[in-house]
Amino acid sequence: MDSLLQQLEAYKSEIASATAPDEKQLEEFRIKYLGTKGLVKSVMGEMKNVPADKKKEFGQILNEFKLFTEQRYEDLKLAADSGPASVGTSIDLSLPGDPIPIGSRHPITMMKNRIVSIFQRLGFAEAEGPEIEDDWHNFGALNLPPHHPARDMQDTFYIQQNPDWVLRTHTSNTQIREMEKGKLPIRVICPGRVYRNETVSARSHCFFHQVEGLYIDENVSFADLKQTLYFFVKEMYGKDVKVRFRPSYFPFTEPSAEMDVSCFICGGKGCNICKKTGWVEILGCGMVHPNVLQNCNIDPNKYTGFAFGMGIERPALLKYDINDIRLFSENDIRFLRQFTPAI
Ligand code: 2U9
Repeated sequence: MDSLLQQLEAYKSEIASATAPDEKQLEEFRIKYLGTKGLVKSVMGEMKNVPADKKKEFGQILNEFKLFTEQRYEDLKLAADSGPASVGTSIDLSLPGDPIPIGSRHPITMMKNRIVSIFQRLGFAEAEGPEIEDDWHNFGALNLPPHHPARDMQDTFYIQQNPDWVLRTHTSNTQIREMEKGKLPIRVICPGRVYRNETVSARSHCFFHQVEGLYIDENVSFADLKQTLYFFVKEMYGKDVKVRFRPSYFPFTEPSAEMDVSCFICGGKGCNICKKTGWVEILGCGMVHPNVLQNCNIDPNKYTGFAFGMGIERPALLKYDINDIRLFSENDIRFLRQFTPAI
C-alpha cells in the first residue's frame, strides 16, 4: 500500500511538470495519462488489490489523483490556446490589462495651440523655420542695420564655429523665408523657440517661445491689422476685454504699435499684474517696413502687409497660475503632471 502511495506522488510531480506547447503534445499527454489504456485507468485498476477495509480511503486518494490529472490537462489546453508565450502557465484572459499612464500636454504647447488655432480660423497657415539661422534671415532682411544693439554679443548667442550664424532671436526668420519663396499673398502664423542672452531668473530666461504672424497682399491696411487683432483678443480673453494701441518702434515695421488689453486678472481695477494701471501689454505689431518687402523681392508699391509678435510664456504663467518661468524647462514630472491629459 505504501509503495502505491509513493508511486502516486511520483506520478503527480511528473504530471505537474509535464508541458504540452502544441496540440500534438497535448494529445500525447491525454493518451498517456487519461486515455483508455492510460495511467489513470491503470492506477484505478489497483483498487481490486486493496483490502476491503482500506477501499474507501484509497478510493478517495485515487479519485483525487484522477481529478488532479484532468485539471492539469485543462490547464495545458488553455495555455496552448493562448499561444506559445504562455505555455506551461495558466493565464486568466479575463483579467484587465496593465494600466498605461497617459502623458500630459506642456502648458507652453497648450498656450501655443490656442493662439495658433485662433489665427488658423482666419485663414493663417502655420509655418516653422530653423532655430540656428544666418545673419541675413535673423537681422539683415529685417532692416536691422549692422550696428543695431540687438546684434550685440550681449543680447544674441553667436555660434562659435561660424560667426555668421546665430540662435534666432525671434521667429521672424520664418516669415522672411516664406516671403523669399515668392508666392503671394502670404498669411502665416509662426510659433517657435527663440534665444536671447539674458540672465536666467524667475521672470526671464535665455530661451522662450513666440508666436508671430504676417499678412501680405495688395491693399492691406492698418485697419486690417486692428480688426485681426481685435478678433484674436476677443477669442483669447473674452468679448468684454478692452483693447488699446500705443505707438512704438521696431526696425521691421512702420508705423509700429504695442497692444494692451484691459487687465484680465482684476478687470481693469488695478492689481500687481497690471502694476495698478488696469492694462496688460500682450503684443507688438505694425505695417511691414518697405525695406523688408524689398529685401525679399516684393514690390512695396504693389504690396503692403502687417506683422505682429507675442511671447507665450507670460500668458501661460498667468493662465496656469505659475510663478517661475524656469519651471517650464526643468522637466520636473510633478509639475508637468498637473496639466491636461494629452488625448
Ligand atoms: C517680418 C516683418 C515684421 C514681427 C513683430 C513684434 C512687433 C513684437 C515682440 C513681442 C514680445 C517679441 O516675444 S517678444 O519679445 N514682438 O513686438 N514682432 S512686429 O514683425 C515682423 C516679422 C516678420 C518679415
